[in-house]
Amino acid sequence: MSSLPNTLLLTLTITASLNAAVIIQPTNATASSVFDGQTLAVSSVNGDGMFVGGVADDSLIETGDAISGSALTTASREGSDGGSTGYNWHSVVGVLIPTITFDLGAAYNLTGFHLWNHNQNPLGSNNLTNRGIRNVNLFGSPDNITFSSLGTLSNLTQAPGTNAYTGESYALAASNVQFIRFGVTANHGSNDVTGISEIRFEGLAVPEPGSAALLALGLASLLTFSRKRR
Ligand SMILES: [Ca+2]
Repeated sequence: MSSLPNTLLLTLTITASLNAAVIIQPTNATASSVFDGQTLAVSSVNGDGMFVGGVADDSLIETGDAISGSALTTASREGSDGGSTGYNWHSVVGVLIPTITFDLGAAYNLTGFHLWNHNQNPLGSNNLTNRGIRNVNLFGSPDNITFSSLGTLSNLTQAPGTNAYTGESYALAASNVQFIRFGVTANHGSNDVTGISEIRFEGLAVPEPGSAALLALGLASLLTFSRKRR
């Protein structure tokens, strides 16, 4: 009598863990326009420029991290007070509506993303956070070839230009996508360039065919066991 509830509990626990949304750190990014080698698209996904307590730490907020807790409250300081670079991606001068495509590294069912908008604000310069993205057309793809529209987001928050910027979360529903494309349609007013500091996605891994089959087999076995007990 007792084995069935235990088996059921185990199955439910496994199912719950498979369904826990996680942070997804893209494995790569490419853009239609890149200013130079210190503003590459990958600077928006590799952790460069992420600071915790004033200390650089690019190992934070990686794929698999829980969404709750400290992961999303990490301070991000982008740009520089003294000349260091490479913290953000931005376009070449004059290209104000570039496109950037993120490779999630595997298929996911997305629920949202977390964006640290362009937070560059060097000492001695005008505030450059107006380079941040404001309106975007969103697209998703399983193969980086065929993209489907995921809708439009408007009025994304402009970064504050401070060293303790924790970014903002946005909802984004997409099924079985590995590639997400942001087609920027407006920045926050810069006539210079457009870019972002860092981004992470949030969602559920799409089960591999093998593990999905195993889960189905397990459920079928449980069902058979349940029927035999009657
Ligand atoms: Ca960055």
